[in-house]
Amino acid sequence: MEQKADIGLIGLAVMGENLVLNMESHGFTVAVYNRTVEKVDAFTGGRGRGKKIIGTHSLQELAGALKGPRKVMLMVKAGKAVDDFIEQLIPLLSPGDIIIDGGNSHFPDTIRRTKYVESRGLLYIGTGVSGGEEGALKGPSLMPGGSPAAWPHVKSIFQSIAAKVEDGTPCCDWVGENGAGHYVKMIHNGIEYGDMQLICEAYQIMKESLGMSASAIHKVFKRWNEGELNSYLIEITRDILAYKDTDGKPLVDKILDTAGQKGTGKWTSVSSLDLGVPLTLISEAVYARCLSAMKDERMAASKVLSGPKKKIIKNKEAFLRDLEKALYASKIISYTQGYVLMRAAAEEYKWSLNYGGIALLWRGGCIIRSVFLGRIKDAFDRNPQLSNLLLDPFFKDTIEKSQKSWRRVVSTAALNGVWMPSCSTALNYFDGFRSARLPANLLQAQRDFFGAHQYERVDKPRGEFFHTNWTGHGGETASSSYIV
Ligand code: NBP
Repeated sequence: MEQKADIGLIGLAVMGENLVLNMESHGFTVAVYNRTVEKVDAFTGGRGRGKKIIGTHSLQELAGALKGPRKVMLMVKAGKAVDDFIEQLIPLLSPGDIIIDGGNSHFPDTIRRTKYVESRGLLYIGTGVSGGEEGALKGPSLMPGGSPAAWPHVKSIFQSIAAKVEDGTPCCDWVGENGAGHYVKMIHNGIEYGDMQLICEAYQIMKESLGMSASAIHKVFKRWNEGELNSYLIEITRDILAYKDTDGKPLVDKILDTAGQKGTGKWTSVSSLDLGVPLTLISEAVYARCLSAMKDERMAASKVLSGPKKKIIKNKEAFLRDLEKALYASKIISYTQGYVLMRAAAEEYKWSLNYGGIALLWRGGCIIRSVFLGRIKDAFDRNPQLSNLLLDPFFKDTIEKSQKSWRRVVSTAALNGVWMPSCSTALNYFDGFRSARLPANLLQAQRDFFGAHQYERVDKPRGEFFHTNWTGHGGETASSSYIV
């Protein structure tokens, strides 16, 4: 009898091909298919040659090549391609078979698709996959969610191919129902935006206010990578800064300063606005990319608008120590905000998320992998109900120890006209969050003044609302529908 495959994979682009090779190297037989069918033969005759990989040339052939319950994983462009494949697969599969979407799908799509696929008697998984090309081949971080009944059938494949942390724990576990896996992947990507922006701000102030060259900054990142900031993104930044172009000069200095984006950072910010959770650092990082893309406008403005005279800071080593602490404190704020958002989403979408477990999923394989995530896991081990990371003793203590340095860095940047949006918004969040009283009393008065929106009083119980006739001719009627 012809050998049947353990899993089928559709989409032989960079991620799909590498995931197939990863699965095969862990002992699984994989059947593959691609819309442009020639790519199937190119793959099975090329990188996949001599391996337990079955090339198929139609979806019927793919469905026929799989062991039951059949598992078909899509690694195609997010959006319509996923819906199209689901439509084509449904009539070819049987009850209990599983469709898996491993692309960067937007979580509301995954919520919708889970419901739809389940209504057709099948099971659905939407899984985040992080780690890029290398991760896909050697061990990605996987964040699966969807139909809980599907998990036992894919668990051994997913956990075998995932990255492992030092003690062998796989960076893959069940996240939750319907869109939970893709939501957590979206938060991962948002955090990635924040981490990258913070690193760029540190680089910028080293250049602008310390007058450092790329190779001098490389040495700083090298040192930082040996301490608490140790992470994949600091490591690649260190290597990027050392990389020389063909003329021997740093390549980084020749790259145009306009950043691209594919939308997952924006989705994270939009979700924070929808749920009313401050996600200021990641949102600043998204806007930072937008501002960077306004290259022509910035070039023109730079000729008209002036800032403070450039000053080189004298005590370089002391400032670098401050900067390291400021970066770490800001990173704490970024993850704090991301975790508060996940908690709000879990409540809204009825997911039961394991927050420490999520830190562990990101501990290896993915772009934001770092020593720091171990600290987050420890915090949730200490208190699984932790509502805000800043209230954990380790993070509270670290922020306290970093605070003076952080304030010196943000004020130095402001005084020297150096752009540090994420680092400064992080400090503002900290100062806002630790304030028992914010000026929203005045804001409520303004809203009541012009729109009769009412206010609560400090000397009355919560939930009792008052309206004042501020001008004497505004009337006593409160608004119930006008929303500002
Ligand atoms: P791409 O996102 O470039 O997608 C290429 C695949 O999608 C090919 O198999 C292509 O078929 C297929 N495809 C396209 Br494009 N349009 C299609 C359509 N209308 N109908 C059917 N198939 C279609 O590949 P990738 O970079 O490997 O990423 C795959 C997924 O993984 C994406 O969702 C991506 O966001 C996600 N992801 C990527 C990375 C990364 O580092 N690249 C990391 C993590 C997640 P064809 O060969 O016939 O054109």
